[in-house]
Amino acid sequence: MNKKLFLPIFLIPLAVNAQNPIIHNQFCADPTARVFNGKIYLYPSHDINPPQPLPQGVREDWFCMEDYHVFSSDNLVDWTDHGVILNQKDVPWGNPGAYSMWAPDCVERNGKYYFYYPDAPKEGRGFSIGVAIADKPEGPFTPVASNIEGVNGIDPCVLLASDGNAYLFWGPGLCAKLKDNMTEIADDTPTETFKFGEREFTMRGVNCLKGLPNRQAEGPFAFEYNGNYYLTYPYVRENTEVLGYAMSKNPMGPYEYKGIIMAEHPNGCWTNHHSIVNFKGQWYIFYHQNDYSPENDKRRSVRIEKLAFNADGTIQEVKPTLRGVGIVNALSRIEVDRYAKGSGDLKLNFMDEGDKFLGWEVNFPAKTSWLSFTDVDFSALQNGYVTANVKADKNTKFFIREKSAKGKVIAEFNVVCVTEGQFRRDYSGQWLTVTAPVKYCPKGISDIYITTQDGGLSIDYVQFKNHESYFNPSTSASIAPDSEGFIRRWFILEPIAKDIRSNTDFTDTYLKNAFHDAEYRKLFDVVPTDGKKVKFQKQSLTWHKLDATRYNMKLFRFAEKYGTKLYGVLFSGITVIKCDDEIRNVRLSAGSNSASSWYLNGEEILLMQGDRRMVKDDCVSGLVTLKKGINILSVSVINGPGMSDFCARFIDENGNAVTNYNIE
Ligand code: FUB
Repeated sequence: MNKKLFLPIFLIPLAVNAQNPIIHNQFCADPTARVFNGKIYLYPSHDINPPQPLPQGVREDWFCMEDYHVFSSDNLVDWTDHGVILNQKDVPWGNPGAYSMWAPDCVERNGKYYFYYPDAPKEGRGFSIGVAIADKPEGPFTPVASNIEGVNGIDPCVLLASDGNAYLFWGPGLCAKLKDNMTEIADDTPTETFKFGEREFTMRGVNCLKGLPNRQAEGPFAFEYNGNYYLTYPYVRENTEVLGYAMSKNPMGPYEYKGIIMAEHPNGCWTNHHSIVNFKGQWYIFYHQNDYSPENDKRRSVRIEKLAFNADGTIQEVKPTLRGVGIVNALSRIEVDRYAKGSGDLKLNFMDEGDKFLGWEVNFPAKTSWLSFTDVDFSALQNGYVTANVKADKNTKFFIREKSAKGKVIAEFNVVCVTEGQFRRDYSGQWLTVTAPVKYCPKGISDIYITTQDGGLSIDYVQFKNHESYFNPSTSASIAPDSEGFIRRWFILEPIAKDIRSNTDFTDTYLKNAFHDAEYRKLFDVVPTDGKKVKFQKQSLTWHKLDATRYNMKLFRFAEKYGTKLYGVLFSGITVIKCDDEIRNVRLSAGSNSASSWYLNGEEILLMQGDRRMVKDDCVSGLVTLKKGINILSVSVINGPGMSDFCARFIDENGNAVTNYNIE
């Protein structure tokens, strides 16, 4: 009976990306990657820790797999988990408690998606292979009632050959043509006796590994490229698996052994299992290692590397990396513990031994320690800073540089974990989030290097961020005040440097001298244009026409962007108010940090003295009239050590915001 599966479909975008391993919320192994509709789909098997108490026949130290998830990505960096597509309980012919859902595959034929998977049958021993069918790569999949008749083994792979046929390969290393229905092997499939290593089997199928190294072979993955058929497969060369391959001019062989694609895992992980796929013109190998489970190599994780062919069609050996593939957006977390290259003394530790899926930190023991991280995309970073999660033994510095360990400094971090003085604090050995301004922003995609000044530093991740945009260049013809009546469009002049010792300097006399100075007032004689340059006391300054993104104009941020000085500055602003009719009996209601002076049509209407914080409606002017036509409102704000800003609106006699005018 064919049963349509209505399994819950979860769309779970995975937060941390790209680097090896690629899936960070669960174990998964035996990755088959396929390209469907321009996207890459990943069909791995799903290792789990066995339920407790252990079900009958399940071993703590063996593979334990009850279901399959499918994942997709359009950039190999961000992966979406589409949830469970098949559970052992839903396999009509399978043993629902066997936890034996080993390596699968999925191919598309005539608009249908055929998912091939091994499972332990209800009756008898060993493995059989089943098929589930869907209309979409992510399912829902409907399992076919019976397993594929005559096929005993594991790790199915289907080759859609250019001769028009589909061929089923399975482990240890057998092959048979599939019928057009994709669920049965051809009637003329022979029955043969096979010797794989020391083991002998009598089974249906053609032995594709005849004469090839085949000790404990499994996981065949076959594909076609440039007129050659490739049979790639894991086998044991010495003590653990390598990935080897053979080539042929025919899908079912005979195949000629060509060599190793990937050597034994250096950490001793016994299995490897892979697939090879071309995505957007680049070849990739998907494989597994037990990154998140160093103590148990039956809980594995999927990795990706680039793969290349030689001119004669042979495959270049691939070295596993931590970095993996994909371009990482500078605005996402850059997990630098997944570095591309580094000094030999770097140490990797889990962030939390109790929850290894939280990933790693990288420790720089010495001042000569360094690492590189390739392919960071800076194009979305405009006006930024960078944050890092770090732990240090002592106060230290570290640097993010471009392209080499001596390259241009992108950012310099000062990690202060011990503060001295009356309020001494000691954060050494604790995780701290530190930030640094971006001194230099690389163009487009570049490699970063991290170097340290003293060593004794661990980094979890670094992440670039854009400063919030507080204002944008004015582009529209005219705007109204905002719904609360605040005036958001201003010409702001680059700040005039002032020698201010502290804001207690702001006596009435000091302010009058600063604000009413005749030469200074000349700056307001003419309404500027955007970009207009003026001279004031030997300083060359530019007017900028801006629309604030909030009710207040952030002068400090303006100075960060355009000024040479952030503190000890005099800011000047002009806005042009156009009224269709005269508006009488209104008051200017303003706030500023710090002291300010406000002129309407050439007359001072408000002086806000002293050291002030900006609050809405901090002070109001006397009653004024906005005349029909153009009115010029100007402001001067002076500040010593503070974060300068101001806000202004007109209110009527009842205190309501006046909004019936335009700002040019
Ligand atoms: O995942 C279980 C088995 O381990 C696979 O079927 C083999 O290829 C090996 O990776």
